[in-house]
Amino acid sequence: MPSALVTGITGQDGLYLAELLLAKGYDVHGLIRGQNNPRREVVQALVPEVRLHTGDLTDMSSVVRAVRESQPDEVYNLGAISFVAYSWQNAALTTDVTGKGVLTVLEAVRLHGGDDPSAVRFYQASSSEMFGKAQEVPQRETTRLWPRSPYGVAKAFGHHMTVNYRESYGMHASSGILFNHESPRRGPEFVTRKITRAVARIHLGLQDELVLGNLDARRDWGYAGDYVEAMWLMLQQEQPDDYVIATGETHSVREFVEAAFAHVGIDDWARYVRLSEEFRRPAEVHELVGDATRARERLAWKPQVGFVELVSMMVENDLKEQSRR
Ligand code: NDP
Ligand code: GDR
Repeated sequence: MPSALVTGITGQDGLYLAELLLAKGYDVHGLIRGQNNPRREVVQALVPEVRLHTGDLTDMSSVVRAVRESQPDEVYNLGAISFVAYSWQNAALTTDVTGKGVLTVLEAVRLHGGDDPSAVRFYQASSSEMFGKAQEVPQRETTRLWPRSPYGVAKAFGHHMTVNYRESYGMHASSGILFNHESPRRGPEFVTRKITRAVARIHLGLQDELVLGNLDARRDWGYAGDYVEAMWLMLQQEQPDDYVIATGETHSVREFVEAAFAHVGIDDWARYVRLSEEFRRPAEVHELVGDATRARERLAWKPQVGFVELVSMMVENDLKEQSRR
């Protein structure tokens, strides 16, 4: 039975990836931080077979211990401070966790491999946020990085380190440059879930308005369940590499809002939406849209869930969740 260690197991992607790996017959281990992490219960309810190891990406010895205890064939580094807006307020912490944390896991994996540097396969959760002030449209694996947030800078460090460890030590280290992907498990601070939750609450009479920072921002939004499949596929290749994972389609925040309200039969959505400076960012990324040709050709990967289906799935989930309250 192959064994996999997943950091960021309590997050959106960690949960979907754990389900996928369990279905494929893996022995799945997860790194979980904190003395009393409230997300432990979520992991235990959804994927009770996962074995949890306490640790933190800023604590090298805990990561080394988790690797030793799980004896992994594959390590997926999904742990990060992942909220871009927060990264301006906590730039140093974001750098430690989202950036230097990657080096910590790479080192733990390299040391564990001993004489065989590719004994353990490694996946790094890189991000389209690294493209920032996008130098070409659409973005592909070779597009120059120009991050626009402390988060993006930290991810660029992790990405370069992954490439560097592959080239320096011959490690089987791959970097998935994933564009935004969403689901009913998305954290409520991200714009998509913030919208679908508010739309459900407005429909149920529990909330009056939805306050957003910017309706014109555009993103290439896919479904998280599709994207974790790509992570796994990358580690099944003979050769490690970098892969852009995206739908190739962009939509504005306005279009997302419109589709979410339409799902509950509200056409005059503008009367519920207010804009506030509070949710605007010091710097925005340019039009991000990914070219996933390499993934399509080499991994035979393509997204299954389209934009409207994704929005509907998230609103439906929030209607159920909010009705139970
Ligand atoms: P989430 O924010 O849902 O999950 C982040 C995970 O990181 C949580 O499990 C969190 O654990 C963990 N974590 C945070 N700090 C630490 C730390 N110091 N030590 C160990 N673990 C820590 O993110 P997603 O699931 O959406 O994303 C997964 C990865 O993919 C992230 O690295 C993200 O940056 C990246 N990514 C995501 C994209 C997306 O659109 N979703 C797109 C591109 C990249 P805790 O419960 O303790 O907070
Ligand atoms: P992003 O996702 O920054 O792309 O990072 P987020 O959903 O936070 O923002 C998307 C866009 O929406 C605009 N926006 C708002 N965003 C939030 N959160 N709240 C608002 O009220 C609001 N109003 C407008 C933002 O300005 C932005 O343009 C996500 C994360 O998952 C990262 O970890 C990941 O690397 C990238 O996607 C790819």
